[in-house]
Amino acid sequence: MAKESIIQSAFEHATERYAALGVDVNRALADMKKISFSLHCWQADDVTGFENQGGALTGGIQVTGNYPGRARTIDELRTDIKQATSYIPGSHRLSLHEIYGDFQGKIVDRDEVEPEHFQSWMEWAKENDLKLDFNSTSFSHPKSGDLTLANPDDEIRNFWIEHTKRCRRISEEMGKFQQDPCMMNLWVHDGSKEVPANRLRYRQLLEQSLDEIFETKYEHMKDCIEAKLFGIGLESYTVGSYDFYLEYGAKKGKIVTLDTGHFHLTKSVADKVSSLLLFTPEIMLHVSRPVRWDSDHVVILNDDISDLAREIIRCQALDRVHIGLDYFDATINRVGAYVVGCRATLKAFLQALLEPSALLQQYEDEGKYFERLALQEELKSLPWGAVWDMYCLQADVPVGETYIPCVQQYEKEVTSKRS
Ligand code: RNT
Ligand code: ZN
Repeated sequence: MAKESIIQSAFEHATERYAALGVDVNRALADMKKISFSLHCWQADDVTGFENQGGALTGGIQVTGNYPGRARTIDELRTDIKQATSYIPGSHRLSLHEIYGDFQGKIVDRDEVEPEHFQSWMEWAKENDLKLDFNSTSFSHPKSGDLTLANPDDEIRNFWIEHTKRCRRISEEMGKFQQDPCMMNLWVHDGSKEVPANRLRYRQLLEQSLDEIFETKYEHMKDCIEAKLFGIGLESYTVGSYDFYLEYGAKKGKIVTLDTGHFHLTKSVADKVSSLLLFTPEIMLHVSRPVRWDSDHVVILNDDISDLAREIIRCQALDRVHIGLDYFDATINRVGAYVVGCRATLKAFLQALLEPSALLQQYEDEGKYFERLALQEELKSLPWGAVWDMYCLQADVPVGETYIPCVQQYEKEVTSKRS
């Protein structure tokens, strides 16, 4: 590791450079401490869960790779999450899917799940200073098929309505227990491989299902609805498209989840933030990285994530935007994948917080567009890395690449021993 004195002097130099542009580095560091991610539990075990071990992943999503060391039990998953968070600065949350319940070896169908199945999670989270978020699970189940909440078959549709209602109740209990609202994300894969005979019919059904699901008002949980472009095997039609959920959310006051992999690749997800902030209560993010398609690659510090973070900071919306992660890569060390993605996302926010917004705004107001462009370019090479190092040092997590051997060590001692 670079010596503390080197980190310190680089930080002092950076502080001066930023101060010359009117940026208070220490304020940016203080703001960084307010950023909390909701880590997705499903990166640790390739979206398998603890319900029916070994069951196939369905619902149009896919994990590639078979790197050794997948978490196979609740204990393994908890240990991995703890390990990952020890390399990520700040205090964060954990997002659970319903299939990750503590079912104690019993078969608990999706329409039977109860808050008690998450009691041990709530206690564990409390002990480990993590808050929980939640997700209903419509995929990887015999009744999943191509249609769940939009299924014309009442029996199947009601099964999923019951499931989702129960998930809201579980979220409410989690929120109450942790004295902090639990964000519940609702994503269903409903769609069709070929163009359906009638698109409206399924959307009407989905709207009806949602209305029924949301009938009960809760105080300790918040509903988020996640749209998608398409799923594998469901390419021609997605019932819960962005149009559908955006309008549902705007009309009924629900939070829209923006998954960065769920749009055409040239669409700017960052551009959506300011519009959503005007017309919906809050925003939930699923930070992911699409490569050619919704491939859920590990997040890296690229323009997409930088733009997104910048928009949130420029809108001063940190208190209205919930930052969840959603990627799954089984080709590399899974704990390492958490750390890479979270640290990359944090770096994007730090860069955004170090932006000389007043000066950029001034140039714009004065019509000085060359100056605005030039400054935006120069910002890219300012010494933000020195501030990042200081942030890690203050947060007592490994600085720079020094977390790599730590992850290797954990692999050697723990994950590589899982067969
Ligand atoms: C799928 C959605 C959804 C899932 C998780 C597992 O495309 O992004 O959020 O990734 O629920
Ligand atoms: Zn998602």
